[in-house]
Amino acid sequence: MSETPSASVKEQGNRSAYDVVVVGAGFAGMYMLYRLRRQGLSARVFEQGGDVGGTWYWNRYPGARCDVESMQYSYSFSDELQQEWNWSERYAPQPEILQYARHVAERFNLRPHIQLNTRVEGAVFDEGTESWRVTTSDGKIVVAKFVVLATGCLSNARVPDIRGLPDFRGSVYHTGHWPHEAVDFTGLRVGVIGTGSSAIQSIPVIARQARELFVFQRTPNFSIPARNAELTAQQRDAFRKIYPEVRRFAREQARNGIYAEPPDRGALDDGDDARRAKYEQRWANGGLTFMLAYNNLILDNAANDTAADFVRGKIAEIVEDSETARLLQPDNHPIGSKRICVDTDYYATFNRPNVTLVDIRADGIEEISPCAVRAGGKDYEIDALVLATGFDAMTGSLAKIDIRGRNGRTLKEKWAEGPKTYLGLMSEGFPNLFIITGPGSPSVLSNMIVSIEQHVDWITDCLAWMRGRRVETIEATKEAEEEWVAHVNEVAQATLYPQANSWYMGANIPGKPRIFMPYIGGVGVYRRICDDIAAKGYVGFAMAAGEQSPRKAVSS
Ligand code: N01
Repeated sequence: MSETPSASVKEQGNRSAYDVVVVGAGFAGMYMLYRLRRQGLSARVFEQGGDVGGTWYWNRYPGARCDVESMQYSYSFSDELQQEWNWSERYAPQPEILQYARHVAERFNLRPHIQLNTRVEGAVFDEGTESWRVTTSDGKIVVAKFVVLATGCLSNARVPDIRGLPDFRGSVYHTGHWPHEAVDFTGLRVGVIGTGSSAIQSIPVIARQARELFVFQRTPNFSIPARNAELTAQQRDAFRKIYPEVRRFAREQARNGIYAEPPDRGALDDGDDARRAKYEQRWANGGLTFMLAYNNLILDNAANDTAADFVRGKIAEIVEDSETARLLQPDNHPIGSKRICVDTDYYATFNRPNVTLVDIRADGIEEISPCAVRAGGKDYEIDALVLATGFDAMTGSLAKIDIRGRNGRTLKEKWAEGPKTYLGLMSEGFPNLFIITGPGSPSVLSNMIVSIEQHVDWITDCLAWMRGRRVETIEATKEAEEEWVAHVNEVAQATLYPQANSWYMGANIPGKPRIFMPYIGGVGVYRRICDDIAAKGYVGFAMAAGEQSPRKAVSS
């Protein structure tokens, strides 16, 4: 690494050189940039979108909001920032989160180092110079000692391969790639395909606009009411006072990076009445922490059944038509084994006379004609179609970049049978290439900002450590990676998660290997593992010192 890093930005024709190239200007890329600049490193961030914000730039569908509470779904690295920013609601709507991302970019003077509307198309490791050659969509080549992939876990929107879809004459929207202009469904007949989180947030809003709404459901999902509300100044102030403890708990103690009352017993330790009272209380409080009612809901089928039955009962209470209620009740996976949804009026929306639930579980969608969706032998005529069909999660965005490590091997080839990483941070054979919230880390099972900050801090410390010892390259060893992959898998197998065909398992993408991708050990445990590895001199990583030296370990 250069001695005077900031001086290492070099321009030569269509080439430039930086210490670090960061891919993506969402919450991960922005915080990474902030830390790199504070270390005096030269960095360039490339972002394919027209602004910062990542997932909050693309996911603009009606009703989009974060289902982690605003006061917690926010950066903790700057106390001034968390004290001065006023979240307006318990769960911030997408435009406000985007505004926050823009505010951060400006407040910390990040914009001069971010190049928008530019895709990173390839990154090739040059073994001669031990640096990365990054190619971008504007035809430039950028050389960097390090590359940090901050591409997001849910950023590669997936359009399903449904017969006739290209011939549909009306407008087609994907929730994960929503237009930037206002979309108005007033007076239209609308079809929504999918019933995951994005659909569950958008359906109640679309139903209030559309003349008719058809919801095509292949798998019902469990959803908990958000109980969203405006935040008062007093509520914000009260929360700000306890921020040190909130942030500490989220980082060190919580499994999912969220400050909440932790469970103290298993579901079967309570009798029927006490259990019911506890679920009622969690249901009334609303939100993702419903699953924290007991400590074994995701470990034990019998315990899980009690929570799943409770939610199925609620659906039956809310939905007036008994057949619709039955179809909305999930029955093929444990509650929480697919990402639990958080909604405002989702189930009640099916009581509206203009909303029809179409069960496509048996045969899926047969085809889409120019004016209709055909399912169960029937044509549902529509003017607009919303695909709430999810993402090629965790690996999809990385696979779109032509990443080549040692010996020209591509990351895509290496991960053909499933992603392999050490700690979700690096993959063997790809030196100086870091992934933020990569597969094999808690990432999507946590409050993403907590996991992002942890990874960025770890990477920043690692770079400083290397610089202090004149270490040029770092990469995961094969043995450490194999052990970590086995550990991630073993921890997952001890839970109920693998029982669901979820995107966590890659099950939503035809042909994608079925491997549980995130690390379930919990963010506190995971942080301690990462810190311990660093404190012991980065065990499991091979380091090479000196210019273009053969790889030799400089630490254990
Ligand atoms: O996507 P999903 P999402 N024919 O994959 C269906 C995060 N998020 O965008 O289950 C018919 O969950 C598919 O059916 P099935 C959150 O982590 C966060 O909703 O495969 N249907 C499913 O119902 C979330 O988990 C927020 O049978 C088809 C749906 O489409 C993740 O993003 C908000 C189909 C896809 O659901 C993804 O959520 C929103 C086909 N060919 C999202 N293909 C926050 O608030 C797919 N489906 C933070």
